[in-house]
Amino acid sequence: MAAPGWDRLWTGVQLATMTDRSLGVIRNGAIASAGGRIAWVGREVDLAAGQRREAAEVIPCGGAWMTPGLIDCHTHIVFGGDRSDDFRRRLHGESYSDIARGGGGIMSTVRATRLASMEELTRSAAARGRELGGWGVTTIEVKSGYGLDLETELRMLEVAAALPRHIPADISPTLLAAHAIPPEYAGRRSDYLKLILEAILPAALEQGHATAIDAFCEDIAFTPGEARAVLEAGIDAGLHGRLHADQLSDLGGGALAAETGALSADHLEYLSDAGVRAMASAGVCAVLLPGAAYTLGADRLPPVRALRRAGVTMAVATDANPGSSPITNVGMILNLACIRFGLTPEEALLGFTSAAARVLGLEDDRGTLEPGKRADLALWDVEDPAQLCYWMGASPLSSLVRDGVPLAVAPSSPG
Ligand code: DI6
Ligand code: FE
Repeated sequence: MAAPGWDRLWTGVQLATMTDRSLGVIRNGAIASAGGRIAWVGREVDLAAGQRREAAEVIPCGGAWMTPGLIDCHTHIVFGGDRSDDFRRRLHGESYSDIARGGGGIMSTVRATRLASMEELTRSAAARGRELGGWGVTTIEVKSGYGLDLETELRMLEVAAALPRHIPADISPTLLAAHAIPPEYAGRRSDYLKLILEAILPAALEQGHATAIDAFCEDIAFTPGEARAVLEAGIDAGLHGRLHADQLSDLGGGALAAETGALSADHLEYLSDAGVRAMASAGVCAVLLPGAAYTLGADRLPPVRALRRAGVTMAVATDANPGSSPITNVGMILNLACIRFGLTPEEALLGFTSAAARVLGLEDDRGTLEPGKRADLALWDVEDPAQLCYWMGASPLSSLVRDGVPLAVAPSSPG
């Protein structure tokens, strides 16, 4: 057999390939990389002796489990300040919406983010990205939305796009200028919408970092009509569409995502049956964010059974943000997805791999262990993949591979 020219070959590994909407388990497997891509995946016994010899480096894994590097497809990890004051107020009885209407909530983070330097924003976001990396995350979607003015929205996207210089992860930046109406536009919401459409979006396109556009469709944020205008403009300009939909009330967000051709509708606690049907027929992914439902003590849960029955692809993400999901612990999110939302462990893990890749429009590039995909690999010290969802303790990540290159130490190794 001709020299395969493999850079690395991992042997003695239990593979969860995440193909065909299943864990796609290959026991006693092997996986090879070449030029940062997966070159071969299969059972070790099917590996020809010549192929093994030609690999530049062979890494025996002693029976460890391997998944694709995890993909966190919905985060807000770039922000200034913190929101422990909101946290305290909520525990003294105020609601998330009341705090937001009173100028706290998202707006307090906007004030802190506007004041923060590029370096401060980078340092704190990189620390959060490293925490995610400690859970095997190699791709992170990062939203703007705490600037709400031209300069700070662009600065957030700039910080997000530059994070790979500081952490071993790929970043998909998303423009979320339609996150809240900034205080200086109080009573002039149409002027802020105009600013987004005529200044912030064009400038973000010119800057070239954002790959998606998002809007928060909610009565404390943007109406369905406003969210539609923002999504349509972004999608027309070539960005992927995302929508914070039906989180706190049913405003028809799921159907709006379907009508605009968005890739995903996220949150969905109040998604209606009609919304499920619309998402299913348009092929819109659901992004489930159990950290936010948990933190806010949501009184409704997303209609997981209906989504499953309708065949809607379900991703799961941390929603890591200072207000409604101050969580970078992926194990906790996986556990909540199972225990609170009723996902199976298989669904939860697909939600952080192949489904998440679809949400980011990256399904041809990553999210499964298949030849041609990026060799972003996570090795886990577990007996069964379900342990990633089941045991709430330290991260069982044992090593992380990016672009076919093993990292010396896991980004935030628990030791
Ligand atoms: N929904 C969320 O969960 C985050 N943004 C949004 O639109 C919360 C943002 C925050 O409270 O800071
Ligand atoms: Fe969010």
